[in-house]
Amino acid sequence: MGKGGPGPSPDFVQLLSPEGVRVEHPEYAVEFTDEEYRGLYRDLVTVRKLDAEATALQRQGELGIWASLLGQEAAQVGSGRALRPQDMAFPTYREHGVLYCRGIDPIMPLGLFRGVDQGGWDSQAYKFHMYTIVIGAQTLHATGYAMGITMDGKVGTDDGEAVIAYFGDGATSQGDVNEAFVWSSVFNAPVVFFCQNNQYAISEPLERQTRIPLYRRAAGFGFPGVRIDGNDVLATFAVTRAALDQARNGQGPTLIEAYTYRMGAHTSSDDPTRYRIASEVESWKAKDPISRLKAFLSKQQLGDDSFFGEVDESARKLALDLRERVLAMPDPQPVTMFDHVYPNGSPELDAQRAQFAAYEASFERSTH
Ligand SMILES: Cc1ncc(C[n+]2csc(CCOP(=O)(O)OP(=O)(O)O)c2C)c(N)n1
Ligand SMILES: [Mg+2]
Repeated sequence: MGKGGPGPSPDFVQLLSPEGVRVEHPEYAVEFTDEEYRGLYRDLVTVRKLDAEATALQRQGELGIWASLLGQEAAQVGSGRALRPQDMAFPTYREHGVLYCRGIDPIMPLGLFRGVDQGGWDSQAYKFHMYTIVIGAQTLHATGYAMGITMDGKVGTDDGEAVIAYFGDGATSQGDVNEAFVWSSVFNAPVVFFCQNNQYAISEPLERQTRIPLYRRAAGFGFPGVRIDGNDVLATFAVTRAALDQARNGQGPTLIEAYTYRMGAHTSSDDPTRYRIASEVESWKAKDPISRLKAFLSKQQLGDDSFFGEVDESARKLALDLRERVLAMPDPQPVTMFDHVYPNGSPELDAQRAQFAAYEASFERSTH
């Protein structure tokens, strides 16, 4: 945790201890099949490997910047797998693990981070909205979308729709997030607010955002808040699934605070050694989301060396494939910046495109 910030409270939901022991929780009794346990492990390892590859690509100058999710894999895979196909997700810029769980090719956001496209994908096809850099803005988009679902009559049944909005601990200080809480509460919108409290907003520790545990803020807005062990993929899955199902059944919003830790830098442009001490990082390594599930699988004889080796190998191949496709991304023609501004273009934009094309063409005749 951040120096002096509100620490883990005894009332956080945990279903898998850091030592890999399965813990029961009275409110969140959930069964997983052997295949589901192994599937979650595969997701965690794959997501971490792809993230490490992106970090390496940035360090080699192949991406302009990268926002790593290192340490937050369980929070993202657990919540991402808790979504039902009809649910809509609104991410920040760090939700690569949720994106993976939604079935989106991990190459898609890399065009944005490489600076060769605007990071577009069909958000309706994947039920995963655009990455949002403006801190907290997506919580308002999610709330509006969720209110729309209600107006469309798609709430109130087990197969209703729900929305999840991702944001960080720092974002909780933004007006947008607080406005989203108010609107979703008074309109009983089917939205789950999923806060990954990774203890820092760039260099600002949690103690600069709040004097109370973040999940307790929900009470003041009139809806439930729950804190989970964000490094526990099982607790994350169970609590997020329950909150989404309540929302789709017409019971309104929930705030989930996933208590976790950003093991790496804020982005590749940041140097965390300037503002945090190494022992803090070390203490969180002992709570690693992957090693606890691996310990559990081993002890339960749900996974052996050949299984773990095969998972590593298939993740390695995916990462290599990602690397090769990033390196093969073509540089865009400057004139394409006018594409995708409007779905069907506009006369003004067409005129600007023609003017720019003529400007570019003028260099072809130039001797300079
Ligand atoms: C409205 C706005 N203000 C400031 C920034 C600059 N900024 C980018 S990331 C960040 C910190 C966000 O911290 P947090 O919400 O905890 O998310 P994390 O990156 O830790 O996941 C800030 C201030 C921004 N992108 N948007
Ligand atoms: Mg943060």
